[in-house]
Amino acid sequence: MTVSGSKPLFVLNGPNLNLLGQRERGVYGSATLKDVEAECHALAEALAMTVDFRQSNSEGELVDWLHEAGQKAAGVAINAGAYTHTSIALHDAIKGIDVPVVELHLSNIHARESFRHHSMISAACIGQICGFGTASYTLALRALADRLSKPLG
Ligand code: CA2
Repeated sequence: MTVSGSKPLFVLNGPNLNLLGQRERGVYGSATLKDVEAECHALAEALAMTVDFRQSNSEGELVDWLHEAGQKAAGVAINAGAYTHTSIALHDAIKGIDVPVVELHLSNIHARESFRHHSMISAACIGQICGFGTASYTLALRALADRLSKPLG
């Protein structure tokens, strides 16, 4: 499956994901965010796409990047971290752009503490992928590529 077109896929990462691989390895695994970025670039190349991979601890910066994605990206995969469970601003930013957005999580948020069960952004996204560790990122990119190659009528 390949998808042509010059716009990149944005992969956006929220708060504390810069610590990946350094703490809480039992929950999130030992891969670093740099490792995840490399996996995303490798898959994107195989799909004839490009990835713009970013991380921020700031909710406002993530909102700004979603707005930027609306102009510059073909689609977005987002691990919003803990803002997933709190941020109406991210929900509204996703609703405000016209490109497909996939929500992703390393862990299965539905099998964890009850405060992680609800996502504020799910309803604005085309779908959610969670629980597959770093493969959640490549699965999210595959889901975006699939959607972009055969848009819904
Ligand atoms: O499972 C996921 O990907 C999460 O989005 C990760 C968030 C968490 O708040 C969500 O409920 C589920 C936490 C990201 C913080 O990652 C860390 C990694 C290493 C050490 C400390 C935090």
